[in-house]
Order: sequence, then structure tokens, then C-alpha cells
Amino acid sequence: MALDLKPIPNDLRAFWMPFTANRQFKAAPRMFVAAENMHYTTADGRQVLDGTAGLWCCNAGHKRPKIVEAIQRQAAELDYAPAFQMGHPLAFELANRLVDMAPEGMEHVFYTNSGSESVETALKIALAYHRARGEGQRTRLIGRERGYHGVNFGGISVGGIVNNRKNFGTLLAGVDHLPHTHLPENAWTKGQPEHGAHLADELERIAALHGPETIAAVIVEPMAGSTGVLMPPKGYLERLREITRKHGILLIFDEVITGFGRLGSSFAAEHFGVQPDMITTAKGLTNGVIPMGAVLTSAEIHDAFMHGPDHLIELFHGYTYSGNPIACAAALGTLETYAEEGLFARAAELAPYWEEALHSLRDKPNVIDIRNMGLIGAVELAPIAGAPTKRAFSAFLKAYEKGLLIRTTGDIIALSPPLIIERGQIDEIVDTLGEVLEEVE
Ligand code: PXG
Repeated sequence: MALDLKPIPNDLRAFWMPFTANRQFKAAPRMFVAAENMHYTTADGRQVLDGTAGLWCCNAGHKRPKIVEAIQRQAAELDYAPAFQMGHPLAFELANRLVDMAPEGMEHVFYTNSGSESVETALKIALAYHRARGEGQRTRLIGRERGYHGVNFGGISVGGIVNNRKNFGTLLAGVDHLPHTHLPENAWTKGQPEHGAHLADELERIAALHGPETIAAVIVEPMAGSTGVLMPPKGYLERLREITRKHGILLIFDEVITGFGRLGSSFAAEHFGVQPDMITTAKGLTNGVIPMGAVLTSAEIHDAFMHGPDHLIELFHGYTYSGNPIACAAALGTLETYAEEGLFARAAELAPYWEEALHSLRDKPNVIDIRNMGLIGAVELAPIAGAPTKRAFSAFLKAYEKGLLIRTTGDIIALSPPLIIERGQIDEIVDTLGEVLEEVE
């Protein structure tokens, strides 16, 4: 029997929404019912310009034909194949394509279903890798203050967003954190800030404290997204790479946001010219259309597991949906769209225009900092005394009323439009946001 689903639910109780003010939402719901290219359509028939690529994931915009067709074709041909001990061609084809486009040194792909799972996977591979090499004492994981690595236990343990950690018990043991890199002297910086490379040296202090030979991996977002868009200071990532290499510590770049063109290159590792040992991805991998993530690893890491009798499983890890055929089809359609339309180069080309447009908001009320890189930007607002996050949330609601989707975290407005954006639409984002900032209290 066909499901008779009405387009707009008239009872909103049952769905406990993620990272949402549920009671506020249900009192005044904001529903999207369709999307195409740069726009969403709301339930009441309005067009909303997508200033955030969904949640930083729809890098090619919405309802892109290659992706839609790939999913439809695949669903009709091979809907599912067991992920363990069986294969299907698209999973191998996609892995090869990812390796081809990945930064130097990334030679293998482990599939997951989300950014959070990519993070857990990378952390587990790091621990098991050291153990496989006879260095099982390397059990410590180092993250960074203000880091976001998803919401599972490993990710919130190495993560540094207090609200995502404090209600969830004792987390993983043996984790330490680098200081965040947000320095007041870097306010209004266009691109990478000048100050802060020295903050990477804190890794030397942490290594000395615990003994460098006890540390398995350092995980950082090369550009921190969720916490409110923090660029790496000049020289910072290079210094982290130097110190990790010196001590035999793996360096993991969490590129769930920065992967697939956001900074104008395939990956941030390429953009900054720093080679990590693993890269975690999700989001833009399938243009957000089907849940999928992937961890890219070096040959050295992968090969460390390829020992022992060949009928034995080398890594006791994986998901029912690792490399799901429809997800692989969506990813291949996505990568084809990126390549055919030159979207990463387009992001790089538009970046200077984006930068100028965004920084024109500098003199609007309550703006205390603006930062940008590639097609990403942040406008930081002064919090209302005694009511942090309220000003930015009001701006979000007002922008939505005016037909613009923005994202806020704390009192920071984050922007990350699809890479297909036109210059005129950049102007529209900035003009609307300018009005919003004038009107919001
Ligand atoms: N790592 C990074 C760097 C991320 O940004 C994750 C891991 C987790 O991905 P999943 O697919 O499990 O959500 C993320 C996700 C926001 C926002 O507006 C950011 C994310 C997700 C939702 C909203 O800042 N980042």
C-alpha cells in the first residue's frame, strides 16, 4: 500500500529535532518543501536564498540533475549489497576517484555515513595502527579547544565545544586539548591571520607532559567551522605537522566542512600545503543528498594492517551502510558535477569578491569581527548583555523572513553558500544581512 504522506505535518510533537530549540520551532515552524540550485521553497511558497549550502554540505546547490539521475538509476539496479565480505563496483570506483583528487599521500578510503562516524573511524584507526606496529602504548588523543568533531563519544571527547560535552559524562579517558587559535589581535583579518603560529607549540608542552610516546594522534579542523569560522594562523598547521612528525604522532585533518571545494581547492590540506596522515570527510562528498562519509588514509597506515593469515579480518570496524550503493552513486554524480562545472576553481575565483562584499558589513551595528576564506565567512556580533546567542538567533529569524538562510553559532553568523553562487546573489546575501543587522536589537 502506498504511504499517503501529506506534505506538511499538522502535528509536530513526535519529532525531537536535533540541535534545535524545539519549543520555539514548533510554536512557529519553518518548513522547506523543495529546493533547486541556490534556493529553497518554504511551505508557504516563498523562495529562500541558501547562504549556508544546507548545513555546509550542498556545495553544488540543490536538485542537481547528475546526482538525481545517479540515485534513481542505482536504486533501480542494485539497492543494497552487504558491506562486509562482499563488494560492488561503485564503491571501488568512488574510492579510486577520491584518491585521485585527494592531496598527495592519501591512498585508501574507509567509508562511513556521516562526519561523526568518520571521526570515530579515524580515531580508532589511529589507535589500532600504533598497536599493529607494536606501539600499543600510544593511546592518547589530542584535540583542540573550540574544535567540532561531531557528536559521538570520541568526537566530543577530542572536541572543544563546551555545550556539546558537559552533559555527557566522563567521555574518553586520556584526551588532552590544544588551545584554540582565536586571538583578538586578528580581528577583521581577510584570509589567514598573522598571529598565532606559536599556539601550535603547545603540542610540545602537552607531549612533554604525557610523554610523546604515549600520544597516538592529533585531530584538528584545518579551518574550524562550527565554532564560528576560525582560520588557521599563518604557519600554524605547518608547525603542527612538524611537531607531530618529530614525535611519531599521527595528524588527522577533519575536513568534513573544508573538503570538496569550500576553500577553493579539493581539500584544505592542498590549500594550505600541509600533508596530514588521515582526512575525515562527509557533507560535500554526496552534496548532502545521501548520508555518507569517508576517511582517507596514507598507504603507511593502511599497510600496517595488511599482515597475518589472509583469511583473517584486518580491522574490526565498519558499518552496515559503509559504501552503500546508492550513496556511492550519489557521490559519483556529485564529483562529476563538481568537475564538469569546475566548482572548486569557481569558489577560488569568487573568493575575492566574496571577501570584499562581506567586509562591507564592518560598520553595521554590533559587528565586532568579520573573517573569511574561500567561500566561507563569519560575521561576529557583540552578545546582548546577559543573553548570549539571542542577538544572532534574532538575526537568523529575521533573515529567514527576508528570504535568506544563514547559520548562527553563539553570536557568530556563519555563511557558506553553494559554490554555484552568482555575484548578484553574493550582493543579495550582503544586502539582506545588512538590513537585518540594522533592524535587529
Ligand atoms: N567534523 C566537522 C569538522 C564537522 O563540521 C562533523 C565532524 C560531524 O558531521 P555529521 O555528519 O556527523 O554531522 C561536522 C559537522 C554548523 C554545523 O552549522 C556543523 C556541522 C553539522 C551541522 C551544523 O556549524 N558539522
